[in-house]
Amino acid sequence: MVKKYRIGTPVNTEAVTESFDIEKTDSFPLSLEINENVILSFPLENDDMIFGLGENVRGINKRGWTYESWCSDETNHTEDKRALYGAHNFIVLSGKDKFGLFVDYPSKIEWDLGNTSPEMAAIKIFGKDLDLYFIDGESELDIVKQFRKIIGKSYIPPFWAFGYQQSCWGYAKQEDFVKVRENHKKNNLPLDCIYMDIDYMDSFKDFTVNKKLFPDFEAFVREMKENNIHLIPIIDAGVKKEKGYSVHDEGHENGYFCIDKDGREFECGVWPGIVGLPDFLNKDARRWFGSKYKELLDIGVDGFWNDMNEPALFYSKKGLEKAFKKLDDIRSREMDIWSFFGSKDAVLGIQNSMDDYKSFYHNIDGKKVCHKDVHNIYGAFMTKAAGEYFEEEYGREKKLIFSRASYIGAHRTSGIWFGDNFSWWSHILLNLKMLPSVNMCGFLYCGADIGGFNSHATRDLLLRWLALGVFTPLMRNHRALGTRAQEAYQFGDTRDFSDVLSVRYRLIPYIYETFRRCSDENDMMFKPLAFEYPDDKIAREVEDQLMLGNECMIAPVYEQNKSGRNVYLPEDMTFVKLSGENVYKEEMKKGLHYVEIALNEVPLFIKRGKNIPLAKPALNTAELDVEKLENLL
Ligand code: MIG
Repeated sequence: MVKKYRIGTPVNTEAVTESFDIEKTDSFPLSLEINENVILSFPLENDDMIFGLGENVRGINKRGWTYESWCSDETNHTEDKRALYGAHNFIVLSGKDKFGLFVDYPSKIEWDLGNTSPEMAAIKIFGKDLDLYFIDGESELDIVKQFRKIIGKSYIPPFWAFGYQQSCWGYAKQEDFVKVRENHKKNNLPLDCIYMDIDYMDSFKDFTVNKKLFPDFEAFVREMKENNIHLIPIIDAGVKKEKGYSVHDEGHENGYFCIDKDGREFECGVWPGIVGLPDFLNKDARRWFGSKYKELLDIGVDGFWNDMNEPALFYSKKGLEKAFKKLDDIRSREMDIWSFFGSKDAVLGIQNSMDDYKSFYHNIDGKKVCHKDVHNIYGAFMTKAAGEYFEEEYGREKKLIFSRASYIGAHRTSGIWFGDNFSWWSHILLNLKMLPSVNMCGFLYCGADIGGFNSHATRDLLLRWLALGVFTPLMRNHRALGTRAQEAYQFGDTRDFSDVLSVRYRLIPYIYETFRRCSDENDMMFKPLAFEYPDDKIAREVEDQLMLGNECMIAPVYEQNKSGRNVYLPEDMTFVKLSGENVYKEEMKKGLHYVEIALNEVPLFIKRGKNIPLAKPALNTAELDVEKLENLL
C-alpha cells in the first residue's frame, strides 16, 4: 500500500507516474518535524538494515553512514564520500518493521542512517516543498515492486546494447576506432560498440564532429556498421558560447539557456571553454535539445551517453575572480601557514561550488526557479530530453541512451553508468554493491567502467572485473586519458579474455530475457541475498554476492592474488564455472564453501530445480544465434 503526503508546493520532478489522493501529514507514520527544513526520523532496532539510495559508496546495507542527495561530479569514489552523480531518494527499512520511503524532492537531502546515533535514522530535507511516499508491504521485494510500479516501467535498450563495448577517453581519429575493431576481431574478442569520447567533437562543441579527424564521418559510420560496430558518441551538458555555432545561436535566440539573477545568460567554464547551460527544466528547451541529437542519428550513430550533467562546473567568472582576490589579499600580507592552506582551498573550491549553483535560474512553466532548489533533476531532465525524443521519433528500444547524473524517473527513458571509478580491486566490489541499490530505484540498464576509469589497470584486475561485468546489462570497458591501455588485447596472450568475453555472449539470451522480465514486472535483476533469505542471518549480511534473476547467484573474485574465494550458499545449489565453451558443474550443499576460480573462468551458482539457457559463442550480437540454445544444466 502506497500513501502520498505533501508538504508545501513541490516542483514536479516527474518521478512518479501514478496519481494519488494526498493524505494528511498528521497521519504520516514516522516522526515529522516541519520548520525551515523538514526532518523525518525513526528508531532503528539492532537487527534493522536499510537498503536503497541507488548509486552511492559503502555497503548494500546503507546503515551506519550519512549520505547526501546532491548530484556531484565526484571522481573519487572513496568511503568518505556522501554523494555521487545520482540522487536516488528511496530507502527500504528491513527488520521486524518493514517499509519503503521515497522523498520526492529535487534539492539537497541528508540521510543520517544510524551514523550520529546508532539507534536513529534522521533524514533532513533542506527545504519544505516536497512529496513523501510511504510504502507498506509484505517483504522488501514487495515494497520495491510497489515503488517501481508508481514510478513506471524501466527503459529497455536495443538488443545489441547487451554486447561487449569498448571505450576510452583518448580515441581521437578514425584510425583509432578501426584499430580497436580490428584488434578485437583478430584476437577472437567479441565486440558490439565503440564509444566516442569528447575527442571526436570540434572544440568540444556538442553535436559537431571534428572534420580533420573524420574527413568523411558518414562513410566512417557506415563502414563501422558494416562490420557490426555501433558507434556511441558522448554529449556534454554545456553548450559552447560561440556566435555562428548553430546550437549556441538557436539556444540563445530562443532564450533556452539558464540565466543569472539579472536575466543574463549564466556563463561557466567546462571542456569547451565558456558555455551556456541549456535549461532542460523548460519544456520547450528540453524538446529543442532532444531534437539536436537527430543529425548524428541520421548519419547512423545508434546511441549516446550524456556526461557532465550534474551539472559539472569547472569554474565561473565570478568564482575565479573571488579566488584571485583571495590570493591577492594573501599576497599583500605576510604568508603564514594558514593563509597558505586558505589559498589552496580558495582555488580548489572554484569547481562545482554552491555559490555558482545558487547564482543561476531556470524557467519552469514561466516561473523563475533558482538552480540550487532543483539541482538534482537537471541531469535527469537532460537525459529525458534525449530519451523522450528518441521514443517519439524512432520508437521504443531503438536507441541507446544513458547518463551520468540521474534522478528517479529518468529510468523510464534511459540507463546510467556509475562514473569515474578507479582501477582498484575495491571498486570491483563497489560495482557489485551498487547494482541492487540502483535496481531498487528503477535503473536496470547500468554498469561501471570495467577495468576502472582512473589509474592503471592490470591484466588480472581486468579479467576479474570482466567476470562480474559478464552479468551487468551495460558491459563497457572504459578508461581515462593518460591511463594504461586496457583493451582486452593489451595484456599479451588474449585467450583468457576471449574465454571470459565468450561467456558474455553465451549468456546474452538469458540476461536479455531476465532484463525484459524485470522491466515488465518491476522486478530487480540483482537482489541482495537478504531479500530472498530474510530468515538466514548469514545470508542477510552477505555484501559480496548477489542474486541474479530468479535462477542464479553470482560471487565474483574481487581480490588480488586470489585463485578462488569463500562463498556462502543459502540453499543447495549447482556451482558452475563457464570459460569459453567449457562448462564445469558441481553440486553443493547449503553453507560456507571455498571455491577455486581461474582467471579465465566465470563462476555462477544455480538454484535447485532451476536452469538457464546458453547460446553458442559469437563475435557480436548480430551473429549470435538466439534460436539455437542449450540448457546449462
Ligand atoms: O571531466 O569526457 O565520467 O567517462 O571519459 C571529465 C571525458 C569528463 C567524465 C566522464 C568520463 C569521460 C570524461 N568525462
